[in-house]
Amino acid sequence: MDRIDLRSDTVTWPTPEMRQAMAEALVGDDVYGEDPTVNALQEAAARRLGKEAGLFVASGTMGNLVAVLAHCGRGDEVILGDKAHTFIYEAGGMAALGGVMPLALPTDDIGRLDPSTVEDAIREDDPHMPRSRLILVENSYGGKHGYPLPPDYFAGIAAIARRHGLATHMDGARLFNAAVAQGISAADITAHVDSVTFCLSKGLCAPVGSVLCGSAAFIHQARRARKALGGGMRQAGILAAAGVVALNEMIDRLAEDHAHARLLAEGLARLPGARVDVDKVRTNMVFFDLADDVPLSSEQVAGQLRETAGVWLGTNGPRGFRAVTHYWISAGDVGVLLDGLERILARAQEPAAPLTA
Ligand code: TLP
Repeated sequence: MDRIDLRSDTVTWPTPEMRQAMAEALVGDDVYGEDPTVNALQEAAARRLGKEAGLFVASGTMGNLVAVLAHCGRGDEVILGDKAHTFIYEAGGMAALGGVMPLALPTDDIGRLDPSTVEDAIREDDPHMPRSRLILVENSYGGKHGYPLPPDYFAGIAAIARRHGLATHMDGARLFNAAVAQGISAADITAHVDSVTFCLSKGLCAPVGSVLCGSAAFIHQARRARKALGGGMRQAGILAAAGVVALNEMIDRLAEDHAHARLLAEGLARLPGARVDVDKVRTNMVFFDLADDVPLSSEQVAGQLRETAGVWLGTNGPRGFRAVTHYWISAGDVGVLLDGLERILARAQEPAAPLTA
């Protein structure tokens, strides 16, 4: 890439192998189900996640919305975390386009819903009320350090859902980060949910796309919702070809990104001007804040870092940052970030020179 960019893993460029595969991809009309590369990607994804079928969609946002539309009808309610990406960052799509109500519940410091709060939130069958229909979970949990949540948590949530006749959907935008961080397979995590979306275009480096997986009947329904949203693409094999490379070659190496995130967090912990909870850094995200005595905002620090070190960071409120490691970030780049930040913070914290007459 042409810069050191840690704002997100969405900024990743495709690898040379992906560009090659895209150039050579066999294609067909995917709305007719005739694109061999899309079909290969969908089958490979479903197999990896232990589901019957998959559906290639344009983005994570589209995958989650298609899932909600396939699981729910108008006036139905979805239970999810109040920091969930689908709740905050997906343009209110479920309400705007599906007539579906989100019911956002608090999560703990690593993004877990409290099972008894979830169970209490499920509505009785009463015509006054919306019908509780879906519990939507996320893994890794982007709003809480990108923490990788374990299968037994999802087993507990799914058991509640089943008891009350609800379905479960996982926003697994970074599912493979969550799996690699825990040394388990993605299928171990997704075994407990009815449907799951994962993104090809984040840490896995593909330029475009996500895959929604679930039962064959669910995907049949989802295909209709995708079409209604304008997501029926034609010779999409050009895009799916990069996704096939992503699944074959880019999953195991995510451990490197996690090691780089850890390296960054440990370096930040040594800077007097930064505050970071190193123990929470388990995948490729590092959330950190400025110490109270730093007389600069996060925007100012990020701006100085861009100008003086050529490093791009995401800000998270007036005092906070998010740094996301990925394929195009090396250990050396982490060093450039730490050195640049140390210089900016040290300068900002220097005692002011005494005024001379
Ligand atoms: N997240 C982006 C931004 O939208 C915040 C990022 O930079 O992290 N689920 C999760 C957990 C996500 O983090 C994202 C993207 C999505 C879904 C949506 O994926 P896309 O961008 O493909 O629609």
